[in-house]
Amino acid sequence: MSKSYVPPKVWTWDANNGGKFANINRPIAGPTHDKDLPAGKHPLQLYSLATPNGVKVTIMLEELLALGHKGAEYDAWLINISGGDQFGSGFVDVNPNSKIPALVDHSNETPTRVFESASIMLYLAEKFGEFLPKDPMERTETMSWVFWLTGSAPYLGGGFGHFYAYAPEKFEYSINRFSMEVKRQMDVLNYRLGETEYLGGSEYSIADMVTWPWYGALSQGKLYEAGAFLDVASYKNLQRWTDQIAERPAVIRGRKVNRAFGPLKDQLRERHDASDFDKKTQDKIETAES
Ligand SMILES: N[C@@H](CCC(=O)N[C@@H](CS)C(=O)NCC(=O)O)C(=O)O
Repeated sequence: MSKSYVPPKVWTWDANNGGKFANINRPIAGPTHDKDLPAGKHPLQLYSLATPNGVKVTIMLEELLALGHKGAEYDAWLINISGGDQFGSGFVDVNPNSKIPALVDHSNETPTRVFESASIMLYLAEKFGEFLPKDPMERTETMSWVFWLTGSAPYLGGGFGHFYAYAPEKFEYSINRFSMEVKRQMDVLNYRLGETEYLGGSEYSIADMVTWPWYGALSQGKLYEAGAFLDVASYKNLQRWTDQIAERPAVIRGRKVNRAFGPLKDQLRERHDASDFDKKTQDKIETAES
């Protein structure tokens, strides 16, 4: 794109457009290769990666386990999206949209596939009766925030993050447009969190769990190295909520699952047992191998 760009009559795919994820982005659906998905011993099989969308679900599963729900035990398998694992036939059978996270619940008579992170969160909240208020008014408010996040985060990731961090050139118009929108969104959260402790109201819920991996990470300066650029420190209520949730043990564990980047001690690339957090983080695996 440049000032002189004139769109052709019919768009065609330029596979080498130079963007960071140009090698995996494509305008067609369906599998590129045959590959079955692995399955472990637990009722829930998660196929994911510790991006913000993936972390929503591992936080939820760790929170459910912390409450004593044994049925929430899970195997978490790493899907390497840069290597194209999301286009394997087994993954596409579970998520026709070829994006992490994807879940299969084997505890039902017929294994149940669940895709789209918000759908997975709602599925788990209803299955275990947790983190979604029972009162109809509070439930509605909570779900409004879950849908708010689902509609808003693509402006942060696909809009701001893409043009600020991943595009082959810095385009002022695009960065301005999405910075304005992301700052507006942070202000929306900041207002809300000035009224109530959590997004849905007084209870910690799936609304917080879906939002924190995006806007919490952004306000900690951990997304796109944009903390100073977006002046995230000025959103005081958002900062308060971010810090409060960051301290939860289940959140600390959930962030580590399916992580294949960052400090080795925070990477639990696959999780099959609660003890894996003590024994199988990447620092321990690499020390044992050397
Ligand atoms: N709306 C989806 C978005 C999921 C999504 O965008 N996943 C990204 C990683 S954060 C992905 O798998 N990208 C791989 C690709 O686009 O090929 C959800 O909430 O589950």
